[in-house]
Amino acid sequence: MATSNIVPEQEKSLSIVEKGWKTFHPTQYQGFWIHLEFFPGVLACREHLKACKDDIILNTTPKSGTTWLKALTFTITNRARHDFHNHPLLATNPHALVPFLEDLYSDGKIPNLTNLPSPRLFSSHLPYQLLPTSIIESNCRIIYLCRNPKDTFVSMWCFLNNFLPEDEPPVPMEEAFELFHGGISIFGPFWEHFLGYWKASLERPERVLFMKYEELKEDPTFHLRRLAEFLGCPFSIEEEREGLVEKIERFCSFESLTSLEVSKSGKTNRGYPNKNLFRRGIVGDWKNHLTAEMSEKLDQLCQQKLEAFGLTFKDVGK
Ligand code: PAP
Repeated sequence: MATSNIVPEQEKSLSIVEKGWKTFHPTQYQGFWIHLEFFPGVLACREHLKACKDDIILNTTPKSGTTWLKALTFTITNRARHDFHNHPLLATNPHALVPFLEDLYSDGKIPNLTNLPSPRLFSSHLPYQLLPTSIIESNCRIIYLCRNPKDTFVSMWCFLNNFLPEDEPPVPMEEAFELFHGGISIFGPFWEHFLGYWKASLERPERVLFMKYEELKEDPTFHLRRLAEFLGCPFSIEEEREGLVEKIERFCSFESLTSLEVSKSGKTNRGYPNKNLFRRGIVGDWKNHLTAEMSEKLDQLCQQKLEAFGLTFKDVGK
């Protein structure tokens, strides 16, 4: 595990705990749980990224719809450059088109990002509280996609089990649930992650857009228009007339992305199959997995941690 470029002061705040999830090795850093493998990249991007005002940063907790948000934002911002017949998404996974900052700086390397076309599109699973200061200071646009914690948990549990050796049984869901509920998940506690972006979106709504997976699912075209407006490139009357919003919605839909050959056979730059990024893509799948007690426990936690700040999730729970 590459931790060699952690400087001593940073090392002090790093406590390594091997717990429960089996394929996620969490280390605590400034109140958040970070996958040990990502750690050098997290530190390096915090230290070296020089964000610009025109940058667009897509943020999520893992399994909240990152792949979908990347596809949508890339397609919206590049719509003058690419038509649907010859589009990069047809042959490239959205993660390769909108790279994670943690990956660009992985193992502490410092990439040259100065020649990328503007607006540069980056993504990150980092909490707002740990974003590189240059992102905040540059006042660039930040888009956060949030997902109800029950579906996020189930999606994460299924995803992480993909990485177990074939002969190893899945992590017992109850164990994983207790960790998630206790805040130990990738870039958790999830409620602190949500709140960092939620509060920022209330303070700086013109630069921080807060979206919810469930709402995007329910009314995609409304939220695509909202996204385009936020990005400073609203759909024109001609684009509306030719049905471009609906076309982008269909082009980036779960059904469309999963039908592509690249989604069936390709691999991400982290080395795992692209197909692991697509499972069911629905709201409420938690009902097929969580017990009533687990559901109740998460409801209570959300009530306690989030509702006081006005952050609620539409009836995904009852
Ligand atoms: P990541 O954190 O590894 O990047 P991310 O893309 O955030 O994963 O989340 C994956 C979830 O988004 C999966 O949810 P599920 O496990 O509940 O099914 C995946 O199916 C879903 N997803 C991927 N693409 C889309 C899409 N185009 N529309 C809706 N949901 C999608």
